[in-house]
Amino acid sequence: MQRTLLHLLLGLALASPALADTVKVDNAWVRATAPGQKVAGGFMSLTADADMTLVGGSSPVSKSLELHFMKMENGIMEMRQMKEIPLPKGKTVSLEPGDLHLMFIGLKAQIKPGQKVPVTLLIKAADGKEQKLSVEAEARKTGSH
Ligand SMILES: [Cu+2]
Repeated sequence: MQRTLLHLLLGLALASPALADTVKVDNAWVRATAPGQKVAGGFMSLTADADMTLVGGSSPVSKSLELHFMKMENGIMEMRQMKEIPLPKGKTVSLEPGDLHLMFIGLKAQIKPGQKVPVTLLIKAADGKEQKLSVEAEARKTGSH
């Protein structure tokens, strides 16, 4: 009986997720918008403690949230959508203006400075398991785009 119970407990321990690998998020912010503006950029630093991939996200403030990349092409800054952003173990990946960023598409309302914008990131582990990561990004007003 005791042995069976021990096996049962061991089984449960193995079945429950091990201390989940996670991603540390620093300095999350969103660019405050002008009235009527339909898109906004989101920025943050991501440091994964195992090889993982950012595969998407969502936010209640916009219809969709895309992963974007700015690229200089023939002297013109172009924005490209990315399917995923690799987060190599221990390396800090910076989403920042003029580079990789999150793009809130179809804003439902103006984003005002100081407003807290909830963001849910979808992170895929090396084994294919996906986890959601809740982040709160503060809206900031910045001079230039
Ligand atoms: Cu963009």
